[in-house]
Amino acid sequence: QKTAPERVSLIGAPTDVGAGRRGSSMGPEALRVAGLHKMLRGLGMEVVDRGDLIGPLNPEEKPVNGYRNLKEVAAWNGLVRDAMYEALKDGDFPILMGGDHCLAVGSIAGVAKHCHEAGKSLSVLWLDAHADFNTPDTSPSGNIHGMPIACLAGHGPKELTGLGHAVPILDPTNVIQVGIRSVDAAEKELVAENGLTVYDMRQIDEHGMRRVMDMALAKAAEAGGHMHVSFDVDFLDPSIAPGVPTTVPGGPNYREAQLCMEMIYDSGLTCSLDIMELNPAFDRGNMTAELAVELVSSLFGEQTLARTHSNRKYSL
Ligand code: EXY
Ligand code: MN
Ligand code: MN
Ligand code: MN
Repeated sequence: QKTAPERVSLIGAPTDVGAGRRGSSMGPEALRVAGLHKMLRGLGMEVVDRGDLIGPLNPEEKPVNGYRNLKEVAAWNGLVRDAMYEALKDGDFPILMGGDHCLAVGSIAGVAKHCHEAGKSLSVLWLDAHADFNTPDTSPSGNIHGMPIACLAGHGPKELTGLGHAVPILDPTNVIQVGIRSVDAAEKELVAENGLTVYDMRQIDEHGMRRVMDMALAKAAEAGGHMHVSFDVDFLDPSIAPGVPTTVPGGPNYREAQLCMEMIYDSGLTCSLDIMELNPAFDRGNMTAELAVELVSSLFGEQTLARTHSNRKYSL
């Protein structure tokens, strides 16, 4: 059963303004070099590379009022929002090639605007080592790539919380996180208070990826007709994915990550995707970009053996 979209749009956002260590600005080109476009075409999709957005340079400021580079982060997010929205309006499946994860605010703001106009509800599947729910009061760093879900949920500077069609941009109870293993002490309380669904590594250890993804996708199906996947490459264990600025040991291995992606495909729910935090300055060769492309191929239906029947179990 084919659930892949007909046409995919690639959008590059080459910036690291939300991070504390530089280099994710090289992420989009690393994904191109790793053959993202060719992989998608090989699976039978039409692919349009819309090129890279052009935004402000990284001023490498110290945090001001708890935020590093806020002005530049807001400018990039506005560009990303408009690009994601335009691609969806053209009927495409947009893939945002980051860029650091602060850009998920704009990405999801664009998707949410599209869903609002189309009368569809939205769920977000957040694959990450981190909860990304800090505010200036809880952030140890002032780096906005640790804050995007909080901003989407309405907790953050108006420059970011106000980027969408409404405040909050996203209902945090429609966010499902998988792979989490690094949450700051005060951030934990915010995550609990805001009602996110979080599958941390302990749950993957205890139940296995299969059961966790069954639960995560059932929740996503219940929450929305449009599922957005935000794939932070630091979700993966650093032994297979060193090319990120904030590695955390104890992540999903190759097989767990591949099953996760295959099950996302089987669900048939995904309508938009971010590939974030890839940082070639920390990579060995281009191995992390190549792995990301391989895993994304599973998300779009690549499989070892053709299946004779659909494995989709999640419906609205
Ligand atoms: N929680 C830490 C902070 O807020 O500084 C680390 C955040 C890293 C965020 C990466 C993108 O997922
Ligand atoms: Mn992240
Ligand atoms: Mn992360
Ligand atoms: Mn849609």
